[in-house]
Amino acid sequence: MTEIEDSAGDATRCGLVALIGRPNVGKTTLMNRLVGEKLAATTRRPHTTRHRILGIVTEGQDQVVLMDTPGIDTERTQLVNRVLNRTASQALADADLVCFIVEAGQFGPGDERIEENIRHSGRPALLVINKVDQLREKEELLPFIEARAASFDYAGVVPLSAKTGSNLEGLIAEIRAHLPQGPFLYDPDQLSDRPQRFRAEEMIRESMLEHLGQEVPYSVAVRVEDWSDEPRTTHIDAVILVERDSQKGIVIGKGGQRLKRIGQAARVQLEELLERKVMLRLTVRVEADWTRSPRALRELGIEEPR
Ligand SMILES: Nc1nc2c(ncn2[C@@H]2O[C@H](COP(=O)(O)OP(=O)(O)OP(=O)(O)O)[C@@H](O)[C@H]2O)c(=O)[nH]1
Ligand SMILES: [Mg+2]
Repeated sequence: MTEIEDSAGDATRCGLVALIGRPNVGKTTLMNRLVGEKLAATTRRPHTTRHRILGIVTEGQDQVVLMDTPGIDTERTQLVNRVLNRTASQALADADLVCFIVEAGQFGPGDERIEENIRHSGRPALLVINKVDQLREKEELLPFIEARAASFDYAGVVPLSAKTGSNLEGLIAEIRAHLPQGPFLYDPDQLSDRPQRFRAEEMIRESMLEHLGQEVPYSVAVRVEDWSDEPRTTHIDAVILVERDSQKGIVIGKGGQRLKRIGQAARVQLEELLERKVMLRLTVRVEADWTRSPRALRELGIEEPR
């Protein structure tokens, strides 16, 4: 048998790639870009992501299973923070390869602690320097890369912009070069492990966070309670959960104006996702202290990893 025939059976490569980094560095924007569809919410606020979300990129014989994670925040100690940090740590432990995402020109104590965790995990890691579009002086990049490479033995360093899409192909090439051999974990047509319902909740949550002021993002959650596909329209009933009456008032706004705008913006996105007409009904409900209740966190899918 020739060598090619010998290896034909295990010609595919597939790996779990954890996207790890501080809140707000652009992990989810990057995953959405790499997959080519909006799988999860991205906002200007830190702590947008609350779950481990898989984004699947299959090209030829290679399957990259990206694991988006909540931003690691070692400063705060609330239950919800601890759960989010653990979700990220678990992804790190499961990963074949880590993409450590940082912002160009910025490397603070929060990043250092994450780098330490990655070192501890023993996983190979790529340093992904995001938001290079924000750098005023492109010459700043080289000393930044040199300083980082001196402190950790990265398997590769990739500067890019998840927002403009520049050098995404450079990252994919680096990831593919580090994939272990093995069978595909997911159907090549599949883009995520999450159902449409989850993506709908994310779109509504994103719209809401974008329309709110500086209220604590943790204190809002979205749950789709009813979904029916009629011949020409999809009807979606969703509930926005808040912790206090005062927050309910803020979400609804004067004369219901804010809730209306949240719903309109979300509906436009949902129609794009589902490629059909959507009727969205939003209600706001107070569920006291859900961010401090393990049961409520679990119900919303924010589970403590085992
Ligand atoms: N200028 C610029 N902004 C970016 C880039 N990538 C992401 N952003 C913005 O950074 C903000 C945070 O992006 P997210 O993708 O939500 O960040 P995240 O790391 O997933 O944040 P958490 O889920 O909170 O941990 C958003 O406003 C994005 O539009 C980039 O390459 N350039
Ligand atoms: Mg995110």
